[in-house]
Amino acid sequence: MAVVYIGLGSNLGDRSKNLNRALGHITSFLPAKLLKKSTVIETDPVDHQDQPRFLNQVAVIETALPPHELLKALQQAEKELGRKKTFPKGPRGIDLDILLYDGIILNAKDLTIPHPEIKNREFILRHLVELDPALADPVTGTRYGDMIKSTN
Ligand code: PH2
Ligand code: MG
Ligand code: MG
Repeated sequence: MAVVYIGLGSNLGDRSKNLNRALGHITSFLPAKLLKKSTVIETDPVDHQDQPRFLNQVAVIETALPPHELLKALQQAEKELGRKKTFPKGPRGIDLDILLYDGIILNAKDLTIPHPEIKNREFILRHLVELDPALADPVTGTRYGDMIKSTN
């Protein structure tokens, strides 16, 4: 079984309901168990800034699905939860990203683990530390808590 950190984001529709429905979908329809979820925070959009504010959350799940199968299952969940394609980094009803998968490092065409935006997004760092203060980046060994201090 792998322990996986999933980043959830929503900035269209009923954002809070979208996050809860996504967690419900993961626990009901995926071979996965929800171990823990972070608080929900409202965040300013990053990258493409001309879009509504997001609600973001991080969930920790346990699953036997290998990384690419989990990616497919999460993409399917986004579809079933009604996500429409806009443009890369644009508004979305629900976004489900694999942030960390055990301690693995993976650089595939369609999947990079750890998620490349972790270190650039303070709200993800804060959620990871909330869930596990000792959690460290598998690539550098740096604790996420120490990366927050260095972005301020
Ligand atoms: N996701 C993006 C682009 N920008 N900004 C915030 N605040 N939260 C997000 O989840 C987010 C974003 C693309 O996935
Ligand atoms: Mg994303
Ligand atoms: Mg995504």
